[in-house]
Amino acid sequence: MADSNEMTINLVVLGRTQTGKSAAGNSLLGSSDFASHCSPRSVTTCCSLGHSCRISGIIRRKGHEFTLRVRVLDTPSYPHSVLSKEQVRDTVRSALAHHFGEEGLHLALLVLRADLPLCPDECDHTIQFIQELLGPTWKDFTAVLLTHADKAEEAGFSEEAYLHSAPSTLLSLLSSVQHKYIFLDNQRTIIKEERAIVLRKLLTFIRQNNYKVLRLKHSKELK
Ligand SMILES: Nc1nc2c(ncn2[C@@H]2O[C@H](COP(=O)(O)OP(=O)(O)O)[C@@H](O)[C@H]2O)c(=O)[nH]1
Ligand SMILES: [Mg+2]
Repeated sequence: MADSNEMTINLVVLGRTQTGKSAAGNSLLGSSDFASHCSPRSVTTCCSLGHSCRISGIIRRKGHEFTLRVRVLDTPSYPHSVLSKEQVRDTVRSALAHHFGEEGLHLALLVLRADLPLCPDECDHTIQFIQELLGPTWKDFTAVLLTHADKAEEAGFSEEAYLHSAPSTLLSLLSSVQHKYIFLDNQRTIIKEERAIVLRKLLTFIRQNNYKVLRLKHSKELK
């Protein structure tokens, strides 16, 4: 917390290529800082940090209005069309230590597409990657962002119907992160009210975690 009436939350987006990580980062920041577009190759090849401006009307603590600042680290995908797993992991790890080493990470957002099924192999690889990156307490610090919620809705799925039809792979992942998930339509979150709803949900997860943060160290400090 920078001063008594301001709170900063530190987030990182992780996941496969073309899931909407960069778009989700932009949605949360209310900006277009991160390059996000359709491409046959992974668009993002290095980490970059984006900052929101001061946001009011989202959070009150101890009877006082707080302004919120959001920081999002956009990351290259894993799997990546060019980079190896080790390259992505080392790049993300050192960016986390560099940007959030002091203040700590509030939440890693695992970005999955709501309009595509989550298959067991893909899920296992992703969880292993997050575990290697965040360590044994990864479940406390991970929430799932289900992007392309607009497509699921177009196909006739309400959130409830979607979860009812979801494969056990997704359901057990959601259960392992204590049901910290948010459906996200990146095209709609440009609307201020939609973005406020998403930010309030993230703050609820952070509060449920007692505002704990994960402090990540540079690889050489781990040795
Ligand atoms: N319809 C829809 N398209 C999305 C959504 N999120 C991302 N996209 C599109 O998906 C493509 C890939 O997004 P991008 O953010 O570059 O994915 P990344 O590789 O995971 O960073 C872009 O064309 C986005 O406009 C969403 O919620 N709904
Ligand atoms: Mg990207």
